[in-house]
Amino acid sequence: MLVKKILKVKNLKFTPFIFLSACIENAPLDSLSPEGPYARSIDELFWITFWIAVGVFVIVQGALLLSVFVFKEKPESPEPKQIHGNTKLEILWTVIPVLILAAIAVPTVQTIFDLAREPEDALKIEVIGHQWWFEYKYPDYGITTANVLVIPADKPVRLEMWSNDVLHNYWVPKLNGKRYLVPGQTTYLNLHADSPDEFWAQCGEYCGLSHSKMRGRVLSLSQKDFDSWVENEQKNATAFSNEDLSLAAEGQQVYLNAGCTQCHVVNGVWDVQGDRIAPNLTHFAVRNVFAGAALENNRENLTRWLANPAEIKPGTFMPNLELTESEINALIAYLETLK
Ligand code: HEC
Ligand SMILES: [Cu+2]
Repeated sequence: MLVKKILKVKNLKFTPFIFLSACIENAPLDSLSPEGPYARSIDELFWITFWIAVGVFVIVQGALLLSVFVFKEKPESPEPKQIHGNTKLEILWTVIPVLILAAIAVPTVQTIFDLAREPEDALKIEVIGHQWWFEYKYPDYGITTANVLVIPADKPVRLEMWSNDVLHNYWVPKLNGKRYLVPGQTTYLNLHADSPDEFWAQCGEYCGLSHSKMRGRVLSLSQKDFDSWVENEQKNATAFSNEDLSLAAEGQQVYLNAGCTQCHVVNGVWDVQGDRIAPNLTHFAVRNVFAGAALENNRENLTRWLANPAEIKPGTFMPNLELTESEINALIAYLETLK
């Protein structure tokens, strides 16, 4: 009855459907379907807390409804006994919540320490936040890449993270909780994926205009595939000679002359020391997404990106270089060779 009445109120007509939005399956950023030990321990803690809260809710609401319906005033009821204060009861309803909170605190503190501990033999990877993409460096292997974090499956990795500009926040819901990326300060996060798979990441801190498009992917590979990925990433790109007349060679010329080298690096083609402010493109074609994982890596999206980056990511530091259609085609042919 009451529910029907509420639903009849005009604007609340579709209210029940709101609750269905939580039922979506295979959502890549779902934090309730862990796929590694770190995320699983958070999930377990969540469910312990959730069921205790459900218990408290049922008992408190039950007692409330009971007193509303059983003790409601009837015409023949005498005036109820008037009381003020009850020391025993007050102690009881202070002590019970204290015990409940203490019971929740034990696994909570334990999980916090477990998550923070540096795992033994973990692969170290540096994560650097930029507006609006994530850069990854593997100091042991001398690799610099972006957007797609490649890790070995069923092994812990230790991320050492900071930001190049403003606050960012690294979040791979299926593998662990969130952790801040702070300018001038190193923070740590462990990741561990059960098996080879692809996971989604998202910047979890509002960091400017294109924050919502600051995403990422984590690709966990079998040890064998990971080793061959490492071997490939360590190779330089092969430079096209000036005599080469292919479209890709023409694209390399555009790349070298249009100003791309001010910000980007392609190892072996334009050797410069030091960091650049943009994603390293040496193995660009190996990555399935680009521009902070906002776009799938394909010709159509690259054409849009090179023609006007800010149309896709407002505020981006990659300028519109007024490239002609033939320059864009040549550049794409070149980028496709960067494997
Ligand atoms: C002033 C610096 C600057 C210049 C010049 C520049 N870029 Fe960029 N580029 C960036 C930045 C910054 C990003 C990352 C943008 C983001 O994801 O938010 C980027 C992203 C890209 C990406 C996507 C890379 C990835 O893995 O996400 C490609 C491809 C690219 N640029 C190609 C080029 C080409 C080709 C040129 C020359 C025609 C060029 N850029 C010139 C700054 C620059
Ligand atoms: Cu961010």
